[in-house]
Amino acid sequence: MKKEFLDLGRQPIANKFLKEDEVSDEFFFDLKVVFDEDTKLVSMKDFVKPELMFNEDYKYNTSLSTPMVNHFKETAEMLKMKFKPRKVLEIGSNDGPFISNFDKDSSICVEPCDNFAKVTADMGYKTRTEFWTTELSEKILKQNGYMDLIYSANCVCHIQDLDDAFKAVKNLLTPGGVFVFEDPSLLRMLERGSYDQIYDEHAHVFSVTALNNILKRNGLRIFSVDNLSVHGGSNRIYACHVDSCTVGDSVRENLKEEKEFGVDNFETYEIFAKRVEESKDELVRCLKNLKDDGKKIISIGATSKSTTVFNYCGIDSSLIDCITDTTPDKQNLLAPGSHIPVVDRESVNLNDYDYAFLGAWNFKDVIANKESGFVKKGGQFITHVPKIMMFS
Ligand code: DWN
Repeated sequence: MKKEFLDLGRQPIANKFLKEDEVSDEFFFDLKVVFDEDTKLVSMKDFVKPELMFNEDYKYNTSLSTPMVNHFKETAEMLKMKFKPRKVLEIGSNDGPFISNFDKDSSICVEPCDNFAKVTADMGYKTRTEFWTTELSEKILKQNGYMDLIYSANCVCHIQDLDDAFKAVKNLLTPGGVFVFEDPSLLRMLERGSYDQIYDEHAHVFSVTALNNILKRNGLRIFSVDNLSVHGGSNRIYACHVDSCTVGDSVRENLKEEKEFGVDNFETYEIFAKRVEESKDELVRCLKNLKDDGKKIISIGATSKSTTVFNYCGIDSSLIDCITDTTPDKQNLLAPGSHIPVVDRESVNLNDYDYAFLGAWNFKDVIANKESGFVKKGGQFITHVPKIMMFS
């Protein structure tokens, strides 16, 4: 049985940045969050049609983030050393920062966003511009045979029908092969109060506990877990066919830690929902007080996460003048729902502002280092994770 615990209000498509003339037709949906008592999975109550989010207009370009490019290079090297895969498939390959570390002749990309699928195809990788389904896995099996490594980063949590996705993996994975995927961690979200991990694309936020249950019923077994710092705290899950590996200590430790925190208990989510409401009240109060004192506020990073925060809290350009973002495709457009202008970082002088809200709080250290001049001139950052704070 699924029980609702959080209502994040009316939300737009988190990565649909708008031109002025698109504002009147903007699509909104109700973002409610549920806990499944049986599997312990946390998901959106009503999913958004995938085609509305993942299409040729998708704006999140992984290769523009140097820390993430380095992360994927290191991950690829580690997986090559550990598992020596001959044939590799990536689900949700974006513009290729992971797969580009593997041989073109023995790798396959699956990417439904045409703009990014074109990038890896142009690089010479076999690319299927499709969503990941059992139907697709059967087609690939016929044409290319079994895969030794199936990898996915920040994509499995986007897939609404997990049973179908995991069956597809089981179909295509060599008997001794590995399925490795990483996504934001539910435990870190609960600990840090980072409710902005929830938006249209994130159909689910995963605990190891829930994944263990759902993978198991689809014939797969988790044998190892890495806790990662990327994207505000993620888990990298290693899984295999149910009879071809043994469960390692890291799995038991993660399950124990999650149990102790109460991820399997609905009450934990009721407490989290209260914290989210308090965070909203406090953030709005803080920004309004600063504005009343005549202060100027900017935001850094037009993230999917900040779409959730701004729309849930009702923050618009009366409180935050503009958002800087390094992604050219987001610049000179309006942020989803809040319609705050998104600008190139180079086009603004940060010293014209008193406060900078961290839409990309997951890159707090990178941004604080880059913007040390702002702090020297007396500027302060504002973040809502793990609580509303100002710091310099
Ligand atoms: O799963 C997903 C993750 C991986 O990425 C997707 N559903 C969508 C996306 O989520 P996000 O938009 O919350 O991701 P990031 O990585 O937190 O986005 C950072 C944004 O901030 C980018 O647009 C780049 C920008 N940025 C910036 O303007 N200045 C980033 C840094 C580090 C900076 O200094």
